[in-house]
Amino acid sequence: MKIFTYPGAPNPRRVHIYLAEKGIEVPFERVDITKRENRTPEFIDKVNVMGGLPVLELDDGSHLAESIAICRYFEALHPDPPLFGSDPWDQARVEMWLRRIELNFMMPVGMVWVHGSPLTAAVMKNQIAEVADQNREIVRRYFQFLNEQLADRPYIAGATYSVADIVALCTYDFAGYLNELRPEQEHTDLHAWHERVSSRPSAAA
Ligand SMILES: N[C@@H](CCC(=O)N[C@@H](CS)C(=O)NCC(=O)O)C(=O)O
Repeated sequence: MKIFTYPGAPNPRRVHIYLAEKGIEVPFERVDITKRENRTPEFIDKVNVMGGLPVLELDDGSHLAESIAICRYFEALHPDPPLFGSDPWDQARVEMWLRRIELNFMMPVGMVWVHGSPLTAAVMKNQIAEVADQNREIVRRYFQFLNEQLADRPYIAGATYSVADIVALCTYDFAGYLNELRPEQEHTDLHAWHERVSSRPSAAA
């Protein structure tokens, strides 16, 4: 078993943090997305038809892509400590927040990255500045929303740290370090949450 990854990229980082939280060790193999190693015909054909990272490879040669699908696979094998919720209600709430963070936070940050970054300009030939601007505004509003949400609970989905925090943390850091999108200073509950989840040893994974 091994995981194809590009450390530091937000979607692979989810799996790195998740496995660190669980104390599961899986060998990683670096695939350089800046050299488009994940876009070779062989990678697309044999590893992941979508081309993205991370991808889990089992010893029988089968592959599983999508960061959350990979985490769910390990969750089924190693249920403790639960990171997808511990009872039906918690599980559903984690799912609800996972979808919200993915669609309403990660997606607009990704649009800023694709349409607004000089680092992606070589690959994304038709960048549209207005799309980047609109999505910057969506992200700014989402910081405000998250700050309000985190006023009465320590973690994204409730009282317990979950995979929703992992996805939100990876998105938050991606927004900041590659897209210059950061919450306002007055978003104190969001800053406190970021401090809380970043101080966990797994965040360095
Ligand atoms: N929804 C996928 C997204 C995978 C993805 O887009 N990964 C990025 C790294 S963060 C990537 O491989 N980008 C380079 C490319 O698509 O060529 C997941 O959650 O794993």
